[in-house]
Amino acid sequence: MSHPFETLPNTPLSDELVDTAFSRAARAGRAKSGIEAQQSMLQTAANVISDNLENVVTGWPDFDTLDPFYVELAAAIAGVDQLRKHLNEIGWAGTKATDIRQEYERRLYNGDADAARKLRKQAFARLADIVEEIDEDLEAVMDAREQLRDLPDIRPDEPTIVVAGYPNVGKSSFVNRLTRASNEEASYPFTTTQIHVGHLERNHIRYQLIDTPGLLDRPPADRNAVEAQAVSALTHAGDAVLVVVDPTGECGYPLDTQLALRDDIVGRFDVPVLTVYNKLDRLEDVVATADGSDPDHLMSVTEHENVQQVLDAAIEAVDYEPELPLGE
Ligand SMILES: Nc1nc2c(ncn2[C@@H]2O[C@H](COP(=O)(O)OP(=O)(O)OP(=O)(O)O)[C@@H](O)[C@H]2O)c(=O)[nH]1
Ligand SMILES: [Mg+2]
Repeated sequence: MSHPFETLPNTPLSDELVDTAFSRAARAGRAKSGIEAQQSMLQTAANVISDNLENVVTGWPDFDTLDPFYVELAAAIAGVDQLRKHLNEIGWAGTKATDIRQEYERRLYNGDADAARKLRKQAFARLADIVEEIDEDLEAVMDAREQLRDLPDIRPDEPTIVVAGYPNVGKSSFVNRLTRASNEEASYPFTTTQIHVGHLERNHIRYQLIDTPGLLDRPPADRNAVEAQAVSALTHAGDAVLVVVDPTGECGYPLDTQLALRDDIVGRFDVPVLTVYNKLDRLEDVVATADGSDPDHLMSVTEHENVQQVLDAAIEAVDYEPELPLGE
């Protein structure tokens, strides 16, 4: 299994495509002579162009049926409407190449070999024009493909716990402790830091833990448009959120700042959000600072205190019901 953008087809640039089409056409023409040679060149060039362009278009998943998590990620990178528009233009050019082939195929037989050669050249010029016209569309689709192909392998259909919180609070320590055996690192193209995706199994169900540095580790006002869109995508993937808080403030952020982030996350996600105070081993400081606020859980990742219980609570919050096969 992989994400739907991993197998996006190679997208040629317009110059490459025209070069390929015409050089294959030249080869095809050499095998024949007279009008037939011209006919063969025309067919080859037009088919190379229309086949390639059609492949580009059909290789993209249908945004109307795609999981919203992926739709939003595509939106973060390229804009779904723009992508659709580019793909439409490319599809149009493919059809147009076929039209040109059909038009000139008929006309080529109406004269001598010399006239056929002139017509074929005219057809080539029109084919080249058509492909040049979608130069920017091909480039945009190629860029989007490059970025989407390397997305971390997050599976929105798997039960997912999103781990959020300010830098240095212990998010990675937590995820690494629980998923050490199968931890993967991958980067979103639009974050400067690496996203960690870990997996663990409980009662034969695979859970996904996502550590979100660069996204859910700062106030919403500090996120640029693309990051905000990515956070929005994460809201579709997450089934529960753990907000890790360092009540000692040793992470460099005061408690109320961290709790403000938590409040934003509560408002943004439609799933249970658990507030977990980490660094319980520094409890005296906690008591001194954490007046009035009450976390759902306390833990110390480094001292192995309460970590499993926090995981249990998160799994309970996810409340995942595996789909049982119907019938017997
Ligand atoms: N005393 C104490 N230190 C901890 C605990 N958990 C994590 N730390 C330390 O806190 C520091 C930050 O931990 P990380 O897991 O890297 O924090 P993070 O939230 O992933 O930070 P970023 O990746 O920068 O966002 C490290 O030095 C950890 O060893 C804990 O329970 N007690
Ligand atoms: Mg980290």
